[in-house]
Amino acid sequence: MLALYHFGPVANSLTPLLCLLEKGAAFESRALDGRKWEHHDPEFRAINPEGTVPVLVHDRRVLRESTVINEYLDDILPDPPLRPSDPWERAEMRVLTKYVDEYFCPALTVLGAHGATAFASKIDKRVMAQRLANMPNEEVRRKWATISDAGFSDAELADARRRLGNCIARLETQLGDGRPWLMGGTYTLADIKWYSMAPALPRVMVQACNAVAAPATTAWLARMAERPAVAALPAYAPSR
Ligand SMILES: N[C@@H](CCC(=O)N[C@@H](CS)C(=O)NCC(=O)O)C(=O)O
Repeated sequence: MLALYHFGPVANSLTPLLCLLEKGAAFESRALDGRKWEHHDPEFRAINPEGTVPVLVHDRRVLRESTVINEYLDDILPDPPLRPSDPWERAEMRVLTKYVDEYFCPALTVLGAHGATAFASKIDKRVMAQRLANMPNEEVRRKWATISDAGFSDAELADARRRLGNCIARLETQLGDGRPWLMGGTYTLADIKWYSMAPALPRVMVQACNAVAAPATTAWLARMAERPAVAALPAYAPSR
């Protein structure tokens, strides 16, 4: 039995959700509402002491890290394959997913978290101090400490935008020869990983990510949105 704990079809949670849907897999969707701190509930912390999502549970075995989860899913659910069979192409695909994990996601997290400053700053200071003390993941704790206080500085926001500009340039280069998908003619885990972050770009990088400034990215986003698995994603939002 497969169960996925997630925050809904956004960011790192979107990565395995979309993979499972592309595979047509049977799985239990366990959506947690981050704004209700459901990922801090003892039942979830017993599964993942880090208090982060996504988490895949396969017959009681627990797996973290969205990119690794997708490679595991592609191993246990090989049809349709979502990685190239050629070793060099497979390695190139992993270079692309690594870039999202190490560069794109941290930059987008700054802007995404900054957008939650109003929510975080309204939380009672003593309650927040307890929440922070109860966050084992240092990066997550630093993020919440920042947005429940003054928020990110203008310099930090500008630097995140600079890095997102590089992500758009990377997409334009990768798709620049007119290929439909990031690895060429075949849709892969690279498209899934980039799509977990990229839908935010036209909104947060208005001048740099539009049909004129980034035509290949815009066309790829539209192609992604047409996929039945992507169209099915909204049903997996946590119920509020
Ligand atoms: N590298 C991990 C990142 C996991 C992670 O930090 N997830 C975020 C959501 S995208 C989270 O759980 N944050 C908890 C919080 O903000 O309190 C992955 O790709 O799965």
